[in-house]
Formats: sequence, structure tokens, C-alpha cells
Amino acid sequence: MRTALLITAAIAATAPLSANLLTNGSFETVAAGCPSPGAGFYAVFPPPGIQCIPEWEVVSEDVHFVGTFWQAADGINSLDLDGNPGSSGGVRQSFATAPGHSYLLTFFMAGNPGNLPIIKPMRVSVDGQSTEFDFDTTGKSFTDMGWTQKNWSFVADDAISTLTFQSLTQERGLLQGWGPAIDNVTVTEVSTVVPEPGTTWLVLPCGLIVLLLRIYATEGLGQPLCSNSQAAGRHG
Ligand SMILES: [Ca+2]
Ligand SMILES: [Ca+2]
Repeated sequence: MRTALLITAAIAATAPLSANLLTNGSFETVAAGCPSPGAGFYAVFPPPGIQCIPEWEVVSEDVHFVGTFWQAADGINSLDLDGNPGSSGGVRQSFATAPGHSYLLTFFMAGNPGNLPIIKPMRVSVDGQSTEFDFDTTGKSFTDMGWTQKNWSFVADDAISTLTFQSLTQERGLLQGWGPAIDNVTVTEVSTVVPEPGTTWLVLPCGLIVLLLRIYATEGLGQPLCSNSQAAGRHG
């Protein structure tokens, strides 16, 4: 049992980092004092408007916080980045990052099929880096949105990074109010953490080997592969 626990701990210590760094990435949480979108939707405006979607701040113009009015990619709620007619909006969220480390953004994209444009354009940016995505709503409906997973990788250059989704309907001179839709957004770190020489990252496996072999040695099954001085590590 003890050996199994030690091995589990060692694996956990060296496993890739995979937790979602975003909060409320699926837009399922509604801020206290705000109504749930329920079976409909409502507009959320930039500050000083009340931010009804926790952790997400609305930027530029208003967005539509959508409930079961249309099919979500995940859960119940999603966003139309174009809020009311004439609005071309966006949202952003900041999260902790390590400069120089690589991150993977994944999200689901669709488009409001209720009106033009047929192709919904959107910019995704993290600080100074950006890319653009289009979604073709041909053949799509509120009950068959055609949600499609999109991926994008970026390298953080600061301890805090800000992810922004911005509708481009206004920038491209298109009809505004029926925009790109997003749901189920995640950011995970993908870069391998390279251990510094002499840190516990190197000491752990060797220490584990020594401990296991000590257990085995009491049964006459082997000799240590690592010296005790190596197992103790060099924390310089
Ligand atoms: Ca959702
Ligand atoms: Ca809308």
C-alpha cells in the first residue's frame, strides 16, 4: 500500500499540467443578482454595466448571454458576441501564466443563424498575439448550431495573460447583432516543465528508488541503485 501511494505521488508530481486556467469557461455560472438566461437571452454591457457573467468582462459593445434559446455546446448557456442589433461585442478574462510557457486554448464556435452575415468573423487574442476564426452558418439552426471545436496555441509573455474574444462584424462592415457564438472555453498549459538541476524534481524519483530498494533489501532482493548522498539531493 505504502509503495503504491509513493508511486502514485511520484507520477502525480511529474504529470503534465492540464487544469483549465479559466473560470466559468462554459458560461454556466451567473453572477449574484443577475437573472439566468433561462429559455431566452439578454444583453450584458461593458462596465459600468453590471457584469452578469462571472470572471468574464464584456468589452466594446454588448454581448447576448444565451440560455436554452439555442443549443449550447456544453451545459445550458453560451454567448452571442453580437448583442443587440447594431452591437459587435466581445469578452475577456485574465488568468495567471508563466512567461515563456506554452498554452493551448480550446473552445467551441458557432454563429447566430438568425440573420446575416452568413459567415461570422471573430478575433481571438492573448495580449499581443492574435488569430481570427470564421464560422459558416449555412444550414445551421437554433436547434442544430453546428458547434465546432477550435484550437490555438500561444506563449505567455507575462505573469498575467488576458484572453479576448472579439466579434469582427463591425470591423468588417457587416450586419451587427447576429454574431459569432462561443462556449466551453479552456486554457491549459502544455509546455513541459524542465527541472533545474539539483531540485526536488530530480531528487524525487531517485529518492523513491532508494526507498523501494530499502524495502526490497530487507527481503534480500537487491541493492540501492542510487547513493544516499544522491538521494538527499543538492539544493544549490
Ligand atoms: Ca455552456
Ligand atoms: Ca445577438
